[in-house]
Amino acid sequence: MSVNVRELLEKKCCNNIAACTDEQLYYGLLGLVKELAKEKESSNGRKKIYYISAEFLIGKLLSNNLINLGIYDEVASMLKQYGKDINLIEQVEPEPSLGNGGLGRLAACFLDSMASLGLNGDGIGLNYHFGLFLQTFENHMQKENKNPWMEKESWLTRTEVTYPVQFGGFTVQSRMYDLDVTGYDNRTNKLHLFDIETVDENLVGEGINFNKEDICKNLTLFLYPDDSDDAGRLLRVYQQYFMVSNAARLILQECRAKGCNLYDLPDYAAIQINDTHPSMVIPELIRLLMEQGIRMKDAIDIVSKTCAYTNHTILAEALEKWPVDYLNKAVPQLMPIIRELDTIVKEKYADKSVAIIDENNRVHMAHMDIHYGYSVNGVAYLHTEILKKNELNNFYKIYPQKFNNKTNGITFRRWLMHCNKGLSHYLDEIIGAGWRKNAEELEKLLAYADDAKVLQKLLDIKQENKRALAAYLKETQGVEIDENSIFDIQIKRLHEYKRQQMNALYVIHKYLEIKKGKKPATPVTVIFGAKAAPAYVIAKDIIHLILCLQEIINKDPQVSPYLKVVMVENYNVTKAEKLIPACDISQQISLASKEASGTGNMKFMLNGAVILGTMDGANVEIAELVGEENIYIFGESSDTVIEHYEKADYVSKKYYEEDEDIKEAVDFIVSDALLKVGQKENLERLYRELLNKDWFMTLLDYKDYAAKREECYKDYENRMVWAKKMLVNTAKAGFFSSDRTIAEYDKDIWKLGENQ
Ligand code: 26Q
Repeated sequence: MSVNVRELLEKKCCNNIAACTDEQLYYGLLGLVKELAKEKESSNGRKKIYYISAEFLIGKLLSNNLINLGIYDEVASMLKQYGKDINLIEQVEPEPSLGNGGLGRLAACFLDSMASLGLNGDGIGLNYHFGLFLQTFENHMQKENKNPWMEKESWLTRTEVTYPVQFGGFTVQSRMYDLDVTGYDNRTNKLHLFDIETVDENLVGEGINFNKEDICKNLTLFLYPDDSDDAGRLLRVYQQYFMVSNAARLILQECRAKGCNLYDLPDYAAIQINDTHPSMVIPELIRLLMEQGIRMKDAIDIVSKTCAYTNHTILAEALEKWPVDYLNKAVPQLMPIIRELDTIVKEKYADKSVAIIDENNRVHMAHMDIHYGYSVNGVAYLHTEILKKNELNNFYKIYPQKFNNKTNGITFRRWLMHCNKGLSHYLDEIIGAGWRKNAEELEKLLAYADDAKVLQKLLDIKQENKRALAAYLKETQGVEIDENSIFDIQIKRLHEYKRQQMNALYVIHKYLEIKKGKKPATPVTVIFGAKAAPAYVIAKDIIHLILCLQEIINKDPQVSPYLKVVMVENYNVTKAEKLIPACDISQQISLASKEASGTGNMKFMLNGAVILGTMDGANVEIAELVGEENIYIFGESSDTVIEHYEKADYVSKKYYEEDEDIKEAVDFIVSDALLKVGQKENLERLYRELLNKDWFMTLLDYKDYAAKREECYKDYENRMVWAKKMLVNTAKAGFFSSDRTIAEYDKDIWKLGENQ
């Protein structure tokens, strides 16, 4: 290490490290990191990739940056000499609240990998003051609160870049704030976050309520503001346009500064559109190019060679379709362009399903991306196949060459080196440190698959992580769990297709069995973590059910020594970092065909958890890699599920009526025991939903799920056999490094190296 971190830190905070508070040290380290990161900034390379995303779920940055700058161990041990604990210093840092789930975390992993691979690539998004929301539990219900995270002194750096952004009838002034994205032993890139100068945090009243119509003050307050009314939906359009208009101007400005004449824009910029939230960048860029005197036809051609689209979902309700009226009101300057883009499509293709503006006067954002982007990618093999064969088949027939798969990945810096230091150091010991740069080297671990000493050590490391999690949950939530129990974990956004309700039904079943005297060999701790969208009624009912179960089960002295339920409050990246390394069984139980990829599954696998899951998303590729002894697969296939939807022949009540266990578990939702702690309205609504609709086919897979889960618990008893499964999971995780994913994006889509 060439820098003397002690001297630098002393200069930054105070001359006496031992006398500093953890706060002072945190801010000192922040300054130090910013300075070191700056030295690694480079703007070389003609072409740059701009990754535009509504979310960047970046997590805390201190440790991550120290690791990537290669000084984590040195700083930690230096601090230790002064009696300081880097883990406590890290606690001072607030977690940025700039994302919601997988899509946002993926964007963060991608930025890390771009910088780590030395690619010239920046992220562009919005600077939400109160983020998604901070979840608390009150009366066994989710309550949403604002989540302030910005501090006076922070990772954000205010820049002098500002643009006037025009909306229908008024203009707002933007300002760009920058975050450093340090690469692992490599360059520093940037995450550019745009804000409005006139934002007013005082607009927010009780909970997350605010005046949705006061755009000049509210535009960057929240990520995904409640869109259950017109004002909320319009606000999203304003946000999206604000994001892309700033992005488009920044991109054109940077390209021009490098000598681009705008006709050769595709040689200077690739723009990745992360789901449809940034789709308006297409008409906005066309508009800006036309302002520069470029003819529309040429502008369309230039933009079509610059923009690429990633699809993250096949759920129809998540595919954005904005009413023309909204766009006319919020961004009237885009409508003539969108109309022209639509006309060109309609002239070429009679097929109504590929139109941009449909018969109900709604603009299909994904359709615009596919027609006017040069690449369309799904995020796991199965997902891309379903897009090609089903959801986007009519587009695939027109543009087969545009479709490609990029199976998601995760950064091993955060999801192993940072969150699981015990395992990381042990890996260094037995297979060398090469895996830190080249994830595929984890396969070297396979040579130890039958080595009892290694297997025992893996169990010991897991045990230590479980102990740490138990202590953390005790401290943060006051719950006590048995560190010797099986940690069975489902953490992800709450959505019916992810089927937390199916997990809850099993918990009910287990509870009733234990009540009847059938005790598990090893106690089980079932852990959930999930936020539900504020307006998603059934999702909130499912949280209510889980919280009620937690109350009943944990307080039942007959049952709680054998079964506990914990719903982690305000699940976020920081908590994921503690939960994942401590997990034994990872629940990845979405209805087959519905989870585009999943990335939590990869994080668990890497950290030696075994998956209990369906053949969905990236689980399919994980199963292929680890083999059937090292993953627990259950449930109907995606083909069968798709067929059920096509024939509309799934009737949940049939499963309820024909199976005693299912009936007993579902009935328990509205039993006296539950109604005593829970709310009748919520529980009955959920009960009726499962019985009369169950759109995501919980009851279809329930029996198979329960049986597999039992098998899992049984196998867990043989610790050595189980440890081998853990080992194989870690060893085979190399493929899921986001470095591999990003290298593929570059090779197939961005081609940064080709014409530098
Ligand atoms: C759309 C319309 C209206 C309102 C909101 C939205 C909306 C908001 C957020 C649609 C989608 C999202 C987020 C999606 C997401 O996180 N998708 C996940 O992306 C991961 C990364 O590719 C995948 O691993 C997950 O499978 C996928 O669910």
